[in-house]
Amino acid sequence: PTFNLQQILTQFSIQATTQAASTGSKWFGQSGELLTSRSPVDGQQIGQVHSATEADYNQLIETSQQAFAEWRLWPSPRRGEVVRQYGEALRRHKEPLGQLVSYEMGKSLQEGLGEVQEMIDICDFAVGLSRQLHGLTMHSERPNHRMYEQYHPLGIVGVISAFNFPVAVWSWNAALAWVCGDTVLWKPSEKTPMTAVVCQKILQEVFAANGVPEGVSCLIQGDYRIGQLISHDKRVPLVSATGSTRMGKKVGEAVGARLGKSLLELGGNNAIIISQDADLKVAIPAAVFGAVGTAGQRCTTTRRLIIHDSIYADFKERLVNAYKQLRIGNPLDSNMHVGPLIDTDAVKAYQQTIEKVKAEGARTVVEGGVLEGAGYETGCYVKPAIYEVEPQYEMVQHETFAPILYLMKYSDIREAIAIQNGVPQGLSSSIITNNLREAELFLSQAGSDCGIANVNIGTSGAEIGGAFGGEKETGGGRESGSDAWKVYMRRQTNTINYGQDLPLAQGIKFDL
Ligand code: UN1
Repeated sequence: PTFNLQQILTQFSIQATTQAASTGSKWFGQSGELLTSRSPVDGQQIGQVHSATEADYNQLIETSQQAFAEWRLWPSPRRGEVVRQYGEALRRHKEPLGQLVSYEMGKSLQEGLGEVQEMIDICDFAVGLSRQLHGLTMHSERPNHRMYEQYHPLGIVGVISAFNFPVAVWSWNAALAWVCGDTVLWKPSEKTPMTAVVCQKILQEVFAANGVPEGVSCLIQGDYRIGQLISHDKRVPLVSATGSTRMGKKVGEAVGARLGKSLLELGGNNAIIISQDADLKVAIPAAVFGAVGTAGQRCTTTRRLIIHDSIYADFKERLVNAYKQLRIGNPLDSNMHVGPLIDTDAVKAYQQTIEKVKAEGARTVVEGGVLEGAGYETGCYVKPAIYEVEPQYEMVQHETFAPILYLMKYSDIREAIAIQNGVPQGLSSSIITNNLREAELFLSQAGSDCGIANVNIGTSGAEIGGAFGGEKETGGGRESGSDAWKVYMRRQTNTINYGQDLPLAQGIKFDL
């Protein structure tokens, strides 16, 4: 189906100017300054939203607090049923929402649809989870005593999401938080406000049909100032933030200062080790998709390749040939592999990084540059670039959200692992090898220090079933699958005495 912006906006009854805040069916806030969403694809204006004022924010929080008092009493499987219906609604709207993600953010349509698929997948996961929010039982040291733990709903969960996954990352948080009995206050990136509006509109129908209290899903538009309000607010017991390490440190400090909980999912500097025992039919597409997918704007993007010196020259040649096949252009055109960067600021950061890394001594393998001419009028389309570098270069230690790939050589697997670990970030990592010993070493406690470590696949494209997140400057948070749900709840340990007397723990005697 062809892309028709007007038709999508009409379908979801999106006005040219949208209010700053929504508690579900109610939308309000039209005194704050206007944010304009402009597509990096062709520069067209998609729509405008008001930024929320502090008064709008407080109104949201109050409604959400009231909603929580009620929502937490719903049986969790009933909350799961609502999330199941949201997943169904997303299935029905996958195509237009995927197209809008692609158009507002600039990722390829395949990846836009893939992002909506992640939303659907996490809904399915959350439905099952809604019957499994289980704690442990333990045996008491005292006679006629029983001990167990329970997980109870936490309250309002603040979700600060980034432009690069404008809808999926919110869904990972929201779907889990809802079945856990929490309400969600979402501040999307000010670069992608319209896809957020559409998500809330789709949700609103499902919530209304199920009598979900107003305020279980709140949307608030604005820039970092809204993020500050959320981070400092005691009424928000958990803040889940995705974005740069710089942003995450600010959020983490503010939330930490009030001893709130934070879930941080920050920068990555992900590497693939290409062993002399790598299957190159796997290694080349893994490296290329990892480096140029989403135009290098995933937190899981492959930024570094650490290649065994015996295959280095051959691998480099194949990589250069693969890069020659890449088609850069309108991401809604299925013939294109790579779309634009999010905006011209991102283009500047890309250019500066290339300049700086060259000044540090990098050798060009595939030259970068900003594309001009027909189809590239927004100035946001750049060439995926490759440079040969030394691991310690400052730019190589740094995450630049753009398709810039660094090549490095190694001769010993331990050296490769040390290079892989030798950056401040710790999100994702991979090794491509058919050598069992290398693979196991890479996954061992002496191996990769990242939150995600893969064998014979790339660094990006994680499935929702695993816990997603990373170590070091990536922030330590885990979202999505496995037991990541636990952070959205408060744990309570219960000891029950069903006997006639009161024996004290630790054998303490206290006779009256
Ligand atoms: C992100 O870039 O913030 O693993 C999330 C991946 C996707 C999610 C990326 N499932 O690449």
